[in-house]
Amino acid sequence: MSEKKALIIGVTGQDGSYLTELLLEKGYRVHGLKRRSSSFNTARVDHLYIDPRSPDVRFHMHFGDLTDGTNLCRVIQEVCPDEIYNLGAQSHVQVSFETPEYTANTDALGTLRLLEAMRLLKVGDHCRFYQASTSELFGGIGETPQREGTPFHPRSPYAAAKLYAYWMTVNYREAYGFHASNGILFNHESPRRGETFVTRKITRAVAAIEWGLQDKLFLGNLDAKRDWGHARDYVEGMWRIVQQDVPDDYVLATGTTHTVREFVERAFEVVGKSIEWDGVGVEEIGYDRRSGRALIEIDPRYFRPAEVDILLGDATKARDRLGWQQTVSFEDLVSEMVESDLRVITREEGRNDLHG
Ligand code: NDP
Ligand code: GDR
Repeated sequence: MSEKKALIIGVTGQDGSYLTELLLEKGYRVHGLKRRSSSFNTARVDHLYIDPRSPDVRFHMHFGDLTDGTNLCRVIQEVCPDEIYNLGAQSHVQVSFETPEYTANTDALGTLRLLEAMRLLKVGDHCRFYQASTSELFGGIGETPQREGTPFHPRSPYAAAKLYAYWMTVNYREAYGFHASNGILFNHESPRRGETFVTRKITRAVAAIEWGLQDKLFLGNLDAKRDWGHARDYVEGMWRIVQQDVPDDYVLATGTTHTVREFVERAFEVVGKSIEWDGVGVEEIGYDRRSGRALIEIDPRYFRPAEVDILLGDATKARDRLGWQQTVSFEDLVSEMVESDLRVITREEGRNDLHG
């Protein structure tokens, strides 16, 4: 069989880097779309890059942007992929309240631009499409655990933009017969998680506090509950979704949920600190039980205009039809992230700007 070609939009992100590794291992030729940036933005995939002049090269990058439709057309035409994974997005929920129009342009219209490019170039009959949909679509309102049939109630500009992208993916499947599928993925993390998402912010802070580079960790809502898995498991699920004969939509989740507070406690436990809480609301403080030192404080800047209180997924359909299952426990995920950040943040190289 001839070598398969995949095009990954958002290749420089957390999931893009793990998916690139997985597809290269499977023998694919991988093309990724990267944005022009004034500073380096390829750190997560640099280890996969080899000189493009080498005969062994199977990983290629193209400049592009989801807000630029002609660019997307040109790249798809040049690459002629068998599979397109749309992982590109302004993916930060809180930032989407400050940049709703840009978020809609990238996350909603960007998906439409890709689907429309596939239609115009007439590649929809042979090229499969994966859309990175999200548990944020559910909004944490109503039925728990959330599954494929649970009604959507987006609670942020990000979620509303992703809702449009979800339905356009379904629409191109129904209207034009595209092999287009949504993965409705619950939160997934790793040592490569962006530093301003709460898990990585916490694990970086634990490491920086441990190395004496930071005094305190400032957080928002400690009581939000999330279903946190490991990103490596979730990119395996994406690939399995695309390999199905019939396109469909699938929830990927661990089926367990934890509060942000529990994540904090577990992360400090990895470095031998036991956290005790005192106070209420914005006055609440987290202490190290042994030293009595205040390590966590609440900063209302991190509260969201509308919060998603609880996410807990039911991935029965993915388990039954894809044979997919997450393999990393919550405890192991937190340990891996803290241990990685202890290595990354050294006394010499520590940064003080760790809030996000
Ligand atoms: P990241 O934020 O780590 O990566 C997002 C990627 O999209 C980056 O490569 C980023 O480029 C790129 N990107 C941003 N804006 C544009 C644009 N205008 N044009 C082209 N590319 C752009 O996200 P994750 O890897 O964590 O998530 C991957 C996808 O899955 C996202 O769509 C996210 O919304 C979705 N998702 C994520 C979940 C999670 O828990 N991680 C759960 C459910 C869904 P750059 O590196 O230059 O910023
Ligand atoms: P989320 O991830 O919004 O679930 O979206 P994030 O880690 O940003 O927030 C999780 C929860 O933690 C609370 N929180 C804080 N969040 C941040 N970022 N910073 C803080 O200081 C802080 N304090 C408390 C939040 O209020 C929230 O309840 C992620 C993204 O990857 C999306 O792209 C993806 O679609 C969803 O997961 C599933």
